[in-house]
Amino acid sequence: MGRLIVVSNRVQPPDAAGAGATGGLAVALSAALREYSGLWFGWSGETVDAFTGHLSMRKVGGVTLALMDLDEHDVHEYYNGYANRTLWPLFHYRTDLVAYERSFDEGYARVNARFAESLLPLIEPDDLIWVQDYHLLPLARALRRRGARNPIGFFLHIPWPARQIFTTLPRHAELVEALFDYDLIGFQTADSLQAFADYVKESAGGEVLPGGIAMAFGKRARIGAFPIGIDVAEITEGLKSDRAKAEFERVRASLLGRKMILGVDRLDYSKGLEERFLAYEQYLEDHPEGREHVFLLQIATPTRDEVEAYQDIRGRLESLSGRINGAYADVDWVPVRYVNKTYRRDALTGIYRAAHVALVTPLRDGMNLVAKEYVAAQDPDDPGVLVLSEQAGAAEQMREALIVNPFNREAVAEAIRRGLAMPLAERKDRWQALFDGVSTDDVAAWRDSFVAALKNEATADQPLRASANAR
Ligand code: ADQ
Repeated sequence: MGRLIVVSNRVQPPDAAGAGATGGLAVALSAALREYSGLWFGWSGETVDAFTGHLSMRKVGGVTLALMDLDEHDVHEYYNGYANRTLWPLFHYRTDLVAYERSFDEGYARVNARFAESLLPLIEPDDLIWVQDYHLLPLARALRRRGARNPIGFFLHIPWPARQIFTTLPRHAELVEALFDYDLIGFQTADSLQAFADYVKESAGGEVLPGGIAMAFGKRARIGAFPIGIDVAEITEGLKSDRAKAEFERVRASLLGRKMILGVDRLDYSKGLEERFLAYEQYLEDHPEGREHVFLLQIATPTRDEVEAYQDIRGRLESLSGRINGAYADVDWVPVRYVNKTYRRDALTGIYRAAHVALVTPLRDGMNLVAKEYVAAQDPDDPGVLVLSEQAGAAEQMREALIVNPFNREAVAEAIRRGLAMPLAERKDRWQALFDGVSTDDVAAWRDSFVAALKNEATADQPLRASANAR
């Protein structure tokens, strides 16, 4: 086999010191590629006046990075537009926030074509190509139109929505038809896989054969669920660092005998931060005996600042945390510590370990790696408790967490109470089962199972693919 070529919107490996990338995809891909001497292709994150197609190449470890700059129109229409104002809210069931503009559509197609044109000269005949996420749904089509015959796989990091939601998107069929130029389409969960199969059967008039062969639009593709995991060793090694130890001590010293509830998220409306604050407020209201013995540390890193919905949520969270603190704080106690900083990954492990309860309560989430990182960072002799939303993909795997409906304020408040009071023996039992799962289904297992399935497609179905490509 040739190389593994990974394509994602942003190419953003953490630097050697562990700083840099936040966001599940960047963190996961850096870990996934570490053992492959492959190529990682995508946007540099830089904006130029006019697109040139120039690639800057550099090597980090065994991985060659190929980066291109985008122009301002591209960033406006493709990244801030179709990707983050149309697809992101739609795929997270926020149809109220979906903006659909014709120029976004055109920008999305244009940038996917630019990706294809710039990538094509780098592809060798026996390379495997693995495209990541919702920014690049039509990339295989753009590559095939330019003659690429390689096996191409696609992995969607966010949920695939129910058919009734997805079909509100103008020209939805075109988008799915383009997906059928991939040989393999991977989802995070059985739930997303089912929703896609449902669309194929009910809206596209196609069929899904046992074993996951989907057929529609006169084409075929294999579909499957490949739940993403984390690099457990990165977390356990990180815990041994001076920085993690210092961060752990700093947080623990600030507790003054209190227990800490922790949230760590990108500042995004899908993460359920407002609902989480309200549930914590409910807990304080219902449990006067708990007040002053607990606090919530919410770390929320601002992202996608140029999109209005993100400015709105930021403002609302500031006023909500202010309101809770105004109502309950005392001279020596602040119930909510709300922090907008980005932490180094090693420092974050120390913070995870210092928390007694983690609140991971997204309203909808492809997987959620924070849930897994929190479990990996716990002290086996005195582990914390994970409260996890049933709407996170991770809930399909992490059944021993306290699973909650994030929209049910009373239920989340009760899970906070239960987590804070949980006896050591139960905490250990639950944690052990969670840790075993996180260790087995790690990021290497995710990568290996996807790559193996793609290779399998490459060898098993050459004639079928060749005929599909010829269409
Ligand atoms: P995200 O929506 O970014 O990922 P998540 O899976 O939780 O969500 O990953 C966030 C990552 O960023 C974690 O690795 C976390 O450690 C890091 N991070 C967050 N805040 C940070 C901070 N303040 N400082 C430092 N690091 C921080 C998307 C999908 C998810 C899916 C992933 C991977 O939305 O559903 O799990 O991709 O597929």
